[in-house]
Amino acid sequence: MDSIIIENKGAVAIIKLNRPEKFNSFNREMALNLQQKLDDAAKDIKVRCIYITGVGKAFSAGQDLAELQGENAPAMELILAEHYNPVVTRIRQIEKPIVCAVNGVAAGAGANIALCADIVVAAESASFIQAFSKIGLIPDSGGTFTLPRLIGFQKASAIMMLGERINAVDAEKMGMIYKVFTNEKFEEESFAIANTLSQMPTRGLAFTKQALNASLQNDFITQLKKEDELQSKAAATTDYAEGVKAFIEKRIPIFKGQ
Ligand code: LHQ
Repeated sequence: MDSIIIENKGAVAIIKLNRPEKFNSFNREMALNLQQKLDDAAKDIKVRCIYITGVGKAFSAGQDLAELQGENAPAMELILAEHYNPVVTRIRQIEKPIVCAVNGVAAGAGANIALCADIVVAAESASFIQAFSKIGLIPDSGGTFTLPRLIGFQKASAIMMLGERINAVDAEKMGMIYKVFTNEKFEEESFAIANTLSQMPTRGLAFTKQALNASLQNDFITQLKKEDELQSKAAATTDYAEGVKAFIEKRIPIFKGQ
């Protein structure tokens, strides 16, 4: 059984975390496998959106804590550098939109991997736990960068220190995630977002992602320059020409991701 399943549906690569009996917690193999599958989807020119979800009840319970106990436990100092940092770096840098569809509990690194996607949605039964404090660790996988920017410093600080379970409805209310869907409609509605993105101007979306990434560090004037640079690139795409032409001709545009 592959710990990470990947399949293409239309122009969407569906990536599924697949260790359901372990709540999709990450061991070394699974973390490296996810990096490989993200690379495969990034390289595949037929793929114009990546959709990440979990198999079974959980999205991911973060690090497989049992793995840390055994004789073959990965060295603590390599876990972030080799397992989680390369995953979240890829999610922010891949030049395609990434939707994270949180189907169940997302804890520890599992929560922070989800929260760094471009669009994060959840089923109403899902929840988010910054579980690290409960075992004496600090939030990782970019959590200390991402969460205060999503929900503000105070709420992030409290949630990270207390390690409380935040349900999907509250997560939506506080801006941690984009939307919550009923359990019945979750798969359909969350995939519809990915499908829509996969038909949109892919390069324009990639430039948007680059601009948003840059905005996290830039001052206003530097960011205006960044927008200028990226807007010129967007305006040079075939999809931009098609978008304007279709508008003038009063028809639906057909974007090719170029
Ligand atoms: C698990 C896990 C799990 C193994 C559930 N491991 N089996 C970075 C730096 C270096 C080192 C450490 O890690 C990190 C990054 C991190 O992610 S640290 C944070 C690690 N994660 C956690 O501390 C979360 C631990 N899990 C939980 O708190 C609960 O299991 C949650 C809240 C996720 C779910 O609770 P319940 O719905 O009550 O389910 P459960 O506790 O009964 O778990 C179901 C099964 O999944 C169970 O197995 P079993 O064989 O007894 O049915 C658990 O042992 C297993 N599982 N999380 N992280």
